[in-house]
Amino acid sequence: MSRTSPDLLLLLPAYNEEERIGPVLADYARFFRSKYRGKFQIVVVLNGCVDRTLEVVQRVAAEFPEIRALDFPEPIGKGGALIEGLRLAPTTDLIGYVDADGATAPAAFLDLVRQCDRYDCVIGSRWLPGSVLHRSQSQQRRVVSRGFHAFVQFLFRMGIKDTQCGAKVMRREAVEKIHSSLRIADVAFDINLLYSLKRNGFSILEHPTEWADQLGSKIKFNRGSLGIVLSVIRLRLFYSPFYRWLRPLQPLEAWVYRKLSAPIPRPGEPDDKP
Ligand SMILES: Nc1nc2c(ncn2[C@@H]2O[C@H](COP(=O)(O)OP(=O)(O)O)[C@@H](O)[C@H]2O)c(=O)[nH]1
Ligand SMILES: [Mg+2]
Repeated sequence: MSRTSPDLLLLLPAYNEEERIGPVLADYARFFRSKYRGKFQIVVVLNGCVDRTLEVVQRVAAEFPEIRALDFPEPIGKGGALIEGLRLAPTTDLIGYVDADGATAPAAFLDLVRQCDRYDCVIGSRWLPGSVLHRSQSQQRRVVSRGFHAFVQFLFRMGIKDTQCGAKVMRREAVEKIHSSLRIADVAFDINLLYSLKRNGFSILEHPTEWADQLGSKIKFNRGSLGIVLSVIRLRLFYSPFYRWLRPLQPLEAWVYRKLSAPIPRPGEPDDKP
């Protein structure tokens, strides 16, 4: 890459990651120091951690000043953490995110970054020919994941094979334009993001990636998972002509999310302007 590589800011959403995040942060910092010619920063976005993730991040940050943490005590969810992190878009040229467990190696993330000279958003895909899965998800996860994909494709027709891969990178301008339409706080956040980008005419490249699924997932299949399905349906309804009739049900919706112990979407509508 040339000396003039764009500034890059990488977000890592983290929930109780004391066991996994330390080596991942150090690997990313070392790799990008030696391989990337532009300014590189990492921001870990924590929320509601009940372990020592923050301490671990601070310890690694003492050695690598390009790393810092944002900590939100409220249960804002992975999506909520990313919405907060993406507010930093105006401070950089490219902004992206990866999972804190190292499922995407630094070289695989850089591979996505390199495609950003031609696209507004580049997303890693585990389901395109050419992708390399060192350890794939469990059989149960893959079945659920394909069912979820079919459901999302049926509702949104985006033609994206892997909306849920945790590695994505975008140009600052695209994030600035759509940030106010990001509302979904759970892992359906990615659909909110991709659909908003598409609606606003931004180009998205789905690029085969290298992925090593890690043990110790923080995303459990329980009552809270119903919140993810609810978020997808909710997002679809917002963009439908029926939405104005459903608006009075909003207070009920917050109650349902609370009952499911799922992170509540941000108030407002996806197309709200700032
Ligand atoms: N900030 C924040 N991060 C979360 C939350 N839930 C999951 N994450 C992070 O989201 C990423 C993906 O989670 P992971 O457990 O690897 O999920 P999986 O491998 O897809 O099952 C990891 O970096 C998690 O720490 C949350 O509620 N808040
Ligand atoms: Mg994982």
